[in-house]
Amino acid sequence: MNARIRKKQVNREGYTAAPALQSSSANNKKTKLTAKAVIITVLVLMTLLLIEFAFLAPLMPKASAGGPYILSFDAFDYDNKREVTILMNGETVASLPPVKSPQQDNQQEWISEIDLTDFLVEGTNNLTFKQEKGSSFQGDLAIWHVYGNDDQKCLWKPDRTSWTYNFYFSESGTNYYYIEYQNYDFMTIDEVTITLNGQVVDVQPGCSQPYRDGWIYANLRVPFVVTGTNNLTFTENTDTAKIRNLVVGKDNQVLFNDTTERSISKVGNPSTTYTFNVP
Ligand SMILES: [Ca+2]
Ligand SMILES: [Ca+2]
Repeated sequence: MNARIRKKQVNREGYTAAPALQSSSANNKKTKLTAKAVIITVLVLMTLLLIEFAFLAPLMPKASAGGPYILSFDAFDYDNKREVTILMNGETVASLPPVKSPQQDNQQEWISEIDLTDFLVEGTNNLTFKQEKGSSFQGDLAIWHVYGNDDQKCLWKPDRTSWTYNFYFSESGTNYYYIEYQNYDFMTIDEVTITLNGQVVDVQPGCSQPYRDGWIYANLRVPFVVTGTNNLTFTENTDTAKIRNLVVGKDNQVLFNDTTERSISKVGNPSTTYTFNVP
């Protein structure tokens, strides 16, 4: 920037000097005016730069290894103006839909423009959907290469007003743990609580699934993994369910695998625990 201003000044002086007919006082006056103009220009440019750093820089996406990190999900019945607030680690990232949308009554739409890059922190993060009015649900939620949860989560006022997803994030793009399993008869809302080392990873299903039939494949990226012994527990809250073909992996490499079919029943045998070791 300075180089450009200096060059302009030289050009202007070069041009005025060429006729060589002006008096020295006229030349001095012109030089003073030029210097004044340069000082004013520099001050204006510096002010503009300061404004840009103060207000515009925080809005620009952070340069990250794998970013930007965009949240996408299926939004169902997002029809009231700003009926759902989305918070990332406690900070509001979106309020949807921005306008009253009667055309979305009982309709599903794919939302994929929410940039979470500036809100993610290294380690455990939480993403909350808060129902401000009416009802809605979201499903097939994903943050590309960071988190995925295909379970539907129903929300309504006044009984079930928010849902929080806990997940792990690392800017290095490594150390992601996941679980995969097949479930049977996960039908009643909040029927099975999944915990890892005592902390809740998910509660499934997040909406009643009365017509669900057969074995359903599920896959979750999980936080809360520690070096050494880990306990992954499925607890039945309603009636009965089954789990089989459970896999724990890290960065797409299998660490643990148990194909056995396990049954859980609220009465008698409410939970089953998978113990695995992380070196
Ligand atoms: Ca709604
Ligand atoms: Ca059941």
